[in-house]
Amino acid sequence: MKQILVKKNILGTNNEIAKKNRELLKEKGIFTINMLGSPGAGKTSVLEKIIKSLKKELNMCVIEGDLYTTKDADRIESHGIQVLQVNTGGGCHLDALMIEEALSNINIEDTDFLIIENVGNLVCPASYDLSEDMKVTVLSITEGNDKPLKYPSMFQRSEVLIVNKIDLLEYTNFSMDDLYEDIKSLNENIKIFEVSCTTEEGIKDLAEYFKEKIKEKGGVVNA
Ligand SMILES: Nc1nc2c(ncn2[C@@H]2O[C@H](COP(=O)(O)OP(=O)(O)O)[C@@H](O)[C@H]2O)c(=O)[nH]1
Ligand SMILES: [Mg+2]
Repeated sequence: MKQILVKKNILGTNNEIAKKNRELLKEKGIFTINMLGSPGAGKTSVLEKIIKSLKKELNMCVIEGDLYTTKDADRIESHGIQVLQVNTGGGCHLDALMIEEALSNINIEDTDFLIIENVGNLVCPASYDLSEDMKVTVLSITEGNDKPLKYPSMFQRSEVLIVNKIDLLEYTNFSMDDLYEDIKSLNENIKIFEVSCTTEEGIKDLAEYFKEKIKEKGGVVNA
């Protein structure tokens, strides 16, 4: 079978801007994660659980990437933390320029933990550096076992994998053993958290993990 590969060199500029943003975030001691995953994987739900666990102890801010709506930002706003919506107007990912603009519109002096929820998509967002300290991918078990090997780059570039909706395990044919085998073949250093936003299983461990990372970056945690 014939196949062609098309690649455009549009990442150069992105990396330049991302470098500048990263210096600013470092200077301000802001720990930043870029949350990735399919539409419906549970990115916003996990984020809401993390906010509930940590908002009393530290200052959090969320940048919500979406095509057109403010639905996710509205959900985050109800938790009473700083949130900024970035609409891509149909674009399938956020880029460093959008983050630069977002940073000039939020109170970074008062932020210890910045979470960027990227546009739901397993392909495009993986290629764009958003100045994050780590990429965090959310995969829900209802997406099926084949996804990591079909869309490897996001899993290869992430430091953390959140396996969500484990409350539904018994209703699906999903195999945790197969998942671990596939993920480790792509990225042997990735840290895996199994969670459920329904039962809250695994959420505490995940929140503690981020808290440690925030402290390492110099963020203030009022334990
Ligand atoms: N059963 C179950 N449903 C979940 C869980 N996490 C999220 N959901 C549901 O999955 C759907 C998509 O969640 P959402 O957070 O909007 O996903 P996003 O598109 O990745 O941000 C919503 O209906 C959530 O209520 C979970 O752990 N278990
Ligand atoms: Mg969402």
